[in-house]
Amino acid sequence: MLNDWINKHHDVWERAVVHPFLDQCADASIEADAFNRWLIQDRLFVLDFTRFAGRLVQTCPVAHLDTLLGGMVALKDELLWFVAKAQERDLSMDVEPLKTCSDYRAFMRGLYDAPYAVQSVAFWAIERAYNEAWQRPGPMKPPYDEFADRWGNPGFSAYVEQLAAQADEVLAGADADICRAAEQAFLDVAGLEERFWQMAFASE
Ligand code: HMH
Repeated sequence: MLNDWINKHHDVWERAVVHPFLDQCADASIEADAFNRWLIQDRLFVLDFTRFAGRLVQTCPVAHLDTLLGGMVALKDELLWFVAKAQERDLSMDVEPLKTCSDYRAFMRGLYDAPYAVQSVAFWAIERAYNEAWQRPGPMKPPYDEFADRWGNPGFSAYVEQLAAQADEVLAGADADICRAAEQAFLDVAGLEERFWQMAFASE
């Protein structure tokens, strides 16, 4: 199901995972301001995403807990890593979320009471987007190789595959309305991902 959606919505998905922001990271030509804006906003995003992960932990079948809790351990590390990266760059973390970042938070909060099938598709799509996006341009020049590796490493790719298998499994037992809502959530994630890259360049 999930792979069908990636094919069916090919153009929408491509715009989520291919962006000049990433190409400019790969050849290290990205403006510091743009990169730093992304970095600080992405930390805020991951804080919201961590809360969303907590909702999935509440609603998922027991058999899915192990993968989700593994993901949360990775998020714990990632949040500390974001603080370290911000400090290395002397960036203030005391900033307000920009519009796209708050829209993304509102989207995730809007799924807090959604059926688990919809939540699990959105959660997978969010992780899959970064897993793919950071690998697409090929090897990145320092210091951006570290960022590409965080979301492009084989362990993270395997985690994303597990999330896909779990989401596919619940979708297989879901009715048509829930499948439609899940497909819409997939499209919403794709659109928000595209906007998130764009946000780094445009002050909102
Ligand atoms: C915007 N999407 C965005 N940020 C992230 N860190 C991820 C996905 C992956 O967790």
